[in-house]
Amino acid sequence: MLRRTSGRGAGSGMAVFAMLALASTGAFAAWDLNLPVGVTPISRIVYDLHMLILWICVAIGVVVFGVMFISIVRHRKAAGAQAAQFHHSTFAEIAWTVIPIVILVSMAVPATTTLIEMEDTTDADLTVKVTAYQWKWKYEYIEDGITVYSNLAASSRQAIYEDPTKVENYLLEVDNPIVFPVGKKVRLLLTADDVIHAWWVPELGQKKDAIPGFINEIWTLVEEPGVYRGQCAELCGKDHGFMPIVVRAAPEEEYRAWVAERMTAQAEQAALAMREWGKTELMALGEKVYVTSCATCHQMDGAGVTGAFPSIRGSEVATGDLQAHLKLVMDGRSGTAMQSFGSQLDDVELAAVVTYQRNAFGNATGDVVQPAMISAARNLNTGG
Ligand code: HEC
Ligand SMILES: [Cu+2]
Repeated sequence: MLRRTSGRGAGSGMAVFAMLALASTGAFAAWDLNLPVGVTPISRIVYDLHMLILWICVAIGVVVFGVMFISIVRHRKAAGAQAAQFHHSTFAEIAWTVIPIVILVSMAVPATTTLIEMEDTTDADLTVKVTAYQWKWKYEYIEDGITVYSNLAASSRQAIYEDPTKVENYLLEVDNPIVFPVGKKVRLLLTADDVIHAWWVPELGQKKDAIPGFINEIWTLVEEPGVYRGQCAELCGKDHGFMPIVVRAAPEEEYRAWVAERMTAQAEQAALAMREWGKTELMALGEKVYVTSCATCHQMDGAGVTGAFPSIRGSEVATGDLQAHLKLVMDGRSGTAMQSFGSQLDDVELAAVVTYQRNAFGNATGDVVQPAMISAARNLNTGG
């Protein structure tokens, strides 16, 4: 409350002073300017480093401007000041060389220590490979063999067209949050499948680019259970703001339970891909997949966006040869925004979304695509 009143009511000088004073308390709200202290060792040392440098800069500012203003006032012409007439001062030259060196070194030492600490991904308890796609995240828990896709939550997606103020955590909510065990060192391997993205969770003190063809490493160790939200922090491309990150830090036991649950779900998913599917259930699932993975470009009503994204309604591909339609969705079309969904969606989802596109928006092909057809197409592609 104090923060709120001092920030709003007082004069600008007071506000700046209040901000500086509060910066060191660690308290922060959405409108605050300072970094969050965070919940990981890295976030804390980054915060401390930031505060140290800030105060050094403040001290330099006070001294420099202090000397300047005192000189201006004391030695003003109106008071009869005479300029000194010396040419060379060994003392001044040594002072203005040595003092900056001391200041720079005193900043470089803690900065380097922090960087080295951040780069040290050794002795991790678990490794998670993070792959960014337009516009979602894939997390692969290497040791446990589980895969989680995090998409923007339906509530936020819906609110884009309605009232964003009505949903909690607008654009900061996903369908499947990832879980990290509290107190364990997690190594993250970051890469991307299409364009450059950036994985950023402020309270974990980590932001790193995810670049196609490269693997960047970071590590994190969350010390307090809780839910931490972040976003793709990449600027270029209009939809990075629609691929949030939600990390739930849970005690070891809860984490193990989550892993077991995901494993069961994955096994069930595999079983589902084996059986014959009815058209109604494919259409129902297909609509969900379409809304989550395709509608940002092809639009909810399948009409596309003229000049950018083709209409699915009456599309030659979606009403033409089935194998060609499947191939396009699985492989994408290189050089366009139509990416390959073969590695992003499983057999059932692919079968469902293609069935949906062939029978929705007035496309009445009557075709039903079975998951088995997808796995056959996959085997064909790999020649296996
Ligand atoms: C990031 C934007 C984007 C997303 C997401 C996207 N598409 Fe596309 N899609 C395109 C673009 C662009 C084309 C046109 C490609 C070209 O120039 O041939 C296209 C073309 C298509 C076509 C061919 C249409 C025609 O008549 O030429 C189909 C079918 C299709 N997409 C299906 C899908 C499915 C299924 C999904 C979701 C699983 C999806 N798309 C998601 C951008 C997107
Ligand atoms: Cu992104």
